[in-house]
Parts: sequence; structure tokens; C-alpha cells
Amino acid sequence: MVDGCRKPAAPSSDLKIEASITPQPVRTGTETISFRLLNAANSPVTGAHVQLEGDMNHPGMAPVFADAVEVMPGDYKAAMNFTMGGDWTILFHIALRDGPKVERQMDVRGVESN
Ligand SMILES: [Cu+2]
Repeated sequence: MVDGCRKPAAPSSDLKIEASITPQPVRTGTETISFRLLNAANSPVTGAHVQLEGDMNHPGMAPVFADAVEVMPGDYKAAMNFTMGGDWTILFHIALRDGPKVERQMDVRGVESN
């Protein structure tokens, strides 16, 4: 699965993602990433398998992974462990129920050190 994540997924789809992180401000340690998947008609996208990959913008650091669970139709949550303060990018590796894989990403700037 990780190999497939290295190249951008086909520009599949009109899949939209609305994501937020709690609590704020984001600090090192475990934070909850909540997100909703919507299709072009703004309907919830259910049954997706989503793995989150957290990367920092400097070399030499292992990525952090977290699997999301669907808590309501189209609403997902994951617990991400920010292991270091600084700037992160979260990649959402999304496997839709009917097969296609989609990637989305979110920048998380300025994670504060505890
Ligand atoms: Cu780092």
C-alpha cells in the first residue's frame, strides 16, 4: 500500500474533503483529525478506507501513519501522533469502496512543541 502512495493518484473524481484537527492549537502528541468525504453532489462518501500519512518538510524523519475509522456515514476520524514540532503535511490515502484510490493533502503549519 505504501508503494502505491508514492505517486499521485489519478485525478480521480470530484471527491472533496473537509478536515479539521482538535484540539487547537495543534501540539506534539496525539491529535484527532476529523474529516468528511463528499462527492460532487455534496453527498457523504461512505465505506472508504483511509490511511493518513504525516510527513514533515525536512529529510530524515520517518512518516507517521494512522488509520481512520468511519464514525458516521461519510465522517471519519483518525488519531495522529505528531512526533515533533514544526510544519507537517498530512496525506490522505483514500481507497473508495468501489475501487478507485484518491489522494488529498492538508498542510499543518507550526505544530507547537510541548
Ligand atoms: Cu521532524
